[in-house]
Amino acid sequence: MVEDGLRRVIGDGASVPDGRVDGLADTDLLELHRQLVLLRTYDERSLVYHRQGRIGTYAIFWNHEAMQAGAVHALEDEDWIFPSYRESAIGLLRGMPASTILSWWRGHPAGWWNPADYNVASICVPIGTHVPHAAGLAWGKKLRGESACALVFFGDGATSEGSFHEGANFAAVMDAPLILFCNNNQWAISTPLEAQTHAEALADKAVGYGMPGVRVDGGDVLAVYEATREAVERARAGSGPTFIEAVSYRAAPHATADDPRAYIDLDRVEEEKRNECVGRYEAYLRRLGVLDDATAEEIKNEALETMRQGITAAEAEPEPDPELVFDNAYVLPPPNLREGWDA
Ligand SMILES: Cc1ncc(C[n+]2csc(CCOP(=O)(O)OP(=O)(O)O)c2C)c(N)n1
Ligand SMILES: [Mg+2]
Repeated sequence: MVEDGLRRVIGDGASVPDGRVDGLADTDLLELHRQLVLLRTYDERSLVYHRQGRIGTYAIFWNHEAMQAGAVHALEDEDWIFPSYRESAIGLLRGMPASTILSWWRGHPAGWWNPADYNVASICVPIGTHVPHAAGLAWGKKLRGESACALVFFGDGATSEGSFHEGANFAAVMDAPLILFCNNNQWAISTPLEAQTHAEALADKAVGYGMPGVRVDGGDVLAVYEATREAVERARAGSGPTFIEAVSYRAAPHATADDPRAYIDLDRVEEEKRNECVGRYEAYLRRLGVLDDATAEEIKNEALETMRQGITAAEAEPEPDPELVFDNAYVLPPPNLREGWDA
């Protein structure tokens, strides 16, 4: 189901015509497809690896790929990305090996990357606590006179958190070059959007912070790209932050530990699956004549090979030292911890 009043570029192949985004050549369009397929393949393989006991609990992002690839495509490599667990594989789009992210989900230290190597912050599991971090980093870039900006991903549920408010307000007051990117998948685990907020739209919250709020179809990778590109331009021009609400619908369980049949509208899920974002974009490219069977096959195989190599490399990592769990947890470890350890 496609909600009304959302910004959209991709048509439906019937009554709604396809649009084009200025400045995107066919090679850019194909690159976007490659990124979508890489993310989709990462996600689908991860679910299998979880079922096989090869990674731990995993936050599925099936049908969130357009929001992730579209937003990141509008950034330069110097710009920082602050992911939540829902965007765990976003580093792939910055050249991070799949094995690193798979190691993260295996609870292995090989999954701890240095954020400065990719300008990708650590995956944030506490809801919304990374919004002030992103605001601070963006403000720092401005203070140093650098052109880079930051983009922070969070969910609809995060907009009810104090840290979202603090980060958004701070970024606006400081005119920080920040893009607040809300993946509104309409669920916070089993809490539906209507129990989350009485606001008509999450983007309306932006008014209270004195920043623009825009709503896009989160399943339309080109609409997401275009809206993010405009927000990045504003940020670089010194005009401050933008709030982007990308509207979608969670068509998969919250995570591998969740069974949404207890609460979700299953008909709506089926409808969303039929209109999922990777297939929508693929159909668009085929209508444009930019993608053919052979290229589609090659892109898919390349992604599958990346995943095969990734899981092999992650599983080849030596067993970690269990003491590492405590190494960076305490400046002064409690004496009883040490006693328990030695015993
Ligand atoms: C501060 C905090 N409170 C509660 C949780 C438990 N929790 C994990 S995911 C989640 C739902 C978040 O929903 P949303 O922000 O919409 O993001 P989505 O998972 O839909 O991408 C909650 C409440 C948490 N991780 N952190
Ligand atoms: Mg949500």
